[in-house]
Order: sequence, then structure tokens, then C-alpha cells
Amino acid sequence: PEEVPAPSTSDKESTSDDSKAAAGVQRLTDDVVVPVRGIQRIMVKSMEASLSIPHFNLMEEYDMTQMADFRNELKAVAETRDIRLSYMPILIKATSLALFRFPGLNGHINADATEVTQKASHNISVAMDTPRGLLVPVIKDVQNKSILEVAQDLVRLQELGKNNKLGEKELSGATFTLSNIGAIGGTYASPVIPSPTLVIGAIGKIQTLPRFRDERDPDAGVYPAKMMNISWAADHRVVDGATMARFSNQLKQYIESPSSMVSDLH
Ligand code: CAO
Repeated sequence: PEEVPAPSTSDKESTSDDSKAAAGVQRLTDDVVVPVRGIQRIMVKSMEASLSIPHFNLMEEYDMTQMADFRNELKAVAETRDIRLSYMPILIKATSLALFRFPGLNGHINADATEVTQKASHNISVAMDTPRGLLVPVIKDVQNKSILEVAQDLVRLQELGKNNKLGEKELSGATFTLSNIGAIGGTYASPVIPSPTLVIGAIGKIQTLPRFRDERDPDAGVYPAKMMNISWAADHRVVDGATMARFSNQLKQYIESPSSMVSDLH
């Protein structure tokens, strides 16, 4: 094996080592074998199960400019009730509203692909980056909850995740999945459908980009739009591309025009 230099004891060098450690820099002095255990072992199994699903991908950009104002107004209301409101609860609720028009996307497929169960509950799971790794806890019955109730559930699950307390109760029963990878970084993704559900959407980072005020009239000028991409993956054995595109259009309408979303809230 490579000879490892003895650690320096000089003050100057140890300060530099400390600052590298603080910056997350790790220079391995030898190869390290890392056993795949625990949550990662479960990830191996679930990803292998997902491999048997023929994935259809569709990517679309949504203009969040109006949604940003809507969220700021709602955030102020949420703060008076001690609730933290990111974009996620609004996206989750909008997804549930769109699923009312596309029940075939919310459910499970059986093992031999002879039956799809369309679920009455919109149990939307959210991919979470936790100290134990990727976990996907579920917000149950989104169809019966307000945006602020969804926000409370999300924060509760995030806290459980941070404290390694997410269990079977929180991690089971998903009917549809959203993954906000943009919270960390990245604009597009090719997400993997958690078997036996049918659809996952990966949310990209919201970016300020120039867009035409009126697509039919380029002379009307451009404005600084807040753009967000969503990358969908659907089980192409039972979900066709046209259905996925129509669902995405419906969600896009709710996101781009929050008043259309509010008018469909019930
Ligand atoms: N673009 C821009 N800003 C974003 C954003 C995005 N896509 N997503 C979140 N933000 C903002 C939030 O609005 C918040 O800012 P404010 O204070 O102004 O509200 C801030 O970033 C922090 O958000 P958050 O991460 O605490 O909360 P969230 O509800 O948006 O997301 C969660 C929660 C759990 C989805 C997220 O923390 C997380 O873990 N994401 C990673 C998911 C992941 O790993 N996916 C990959 C799966 S495959 O391996």
C-alpha cells in the first residue's frame, strides 16, 4: 500500500488541515471499502425493482413568476401561525388537484402487470435527503388537506428525517412521488419510479431567466421570469406519453396561474 506520510505537528499545517476538513475536502491516503448496509441496502433493492419498469420521460418548464408572489403572500400568513412555507407544499397540493383530473396516474401496478389500482387517496411521497441517505416519506391524503396542513406535514417529516426517526408508518403507502432535487441543485433529472407506483416528478432549481412577455409578439419584450423545470418519469407499460403531457399541462396551468389553482381548491 501507498506509504502514508506522518501527520504534521506544526501549527501552520494543522490549521490548513482543519480548514480543508471544514471545507469538506478529504484526501484518502489508502483505498477504503464501504459496506452497503442499512438504508443503502434498501435503496439497492428498491432501485433494482424499479429497473424492470420501462420509463417514459417528459420534461417541461413552468413559469413560477406569479407563484413566487403567491407564495410570499401565503408565507406571511403561514408565519403568523408558526408554519414554514416553502414552494413544496403548494406544488404538492397543485399536484393533487391535477390528479383529480388524471386518476390513472395515482396508484399502483400489480406484480405481473395485469392490474392497475387507481387509489382514492393522494398519498404524495417526497424524496428527502436525510443523514441516513435518501428516504421517501409520505404526505397522506393530500386531497383532504389545505396547503398549510401539507406544509405542517412536510416540516414534521423533515424533522423526523433529520433525527433519524422516519419509520415504516411514514415511509409506506405512497401513490405518487415528487423529488425536489433543485433544493440542492440541478435543473433537469431522469428520476426513477418507486415501484409499484406509476409516476415521479423531479423538480429543478428555480432560476431567473429572460422570457418573452408574449410568445406571439417578440416585440413586446422580455421579462425576468422565475423558471422551474419538472422532469417526469412514468411507467410506459400503462401510462402513455400523451396522458403525461396533458397532466403536466394541467399542473403547469395551476402553477403559472395560482388563481386557477385557488378556484379548483375544495
Ligand atoms: N429552487 C429554488 N429554491 C428552492 C427550491 C428550488 N427547487 N427548493 C427549495 N428552495 C428554497 C426553499 O423555498 C427555501 O427557501 P425559503 O426559505 O425562501 O422558503 C430553501 O430553498 C430551503 O428549502 P428546503 O429544502 O428546506 O425545503 P423544501 O420544502 O423546498 O424541500 C425537501 C424539502 C425535503 C424536499 C428538501 O429539503 C430535500 O431533501 N431535497 C432533496 C431531494 C432529493 O435528494 N432528491 C433526489 C432523489 S434521488 O436520489
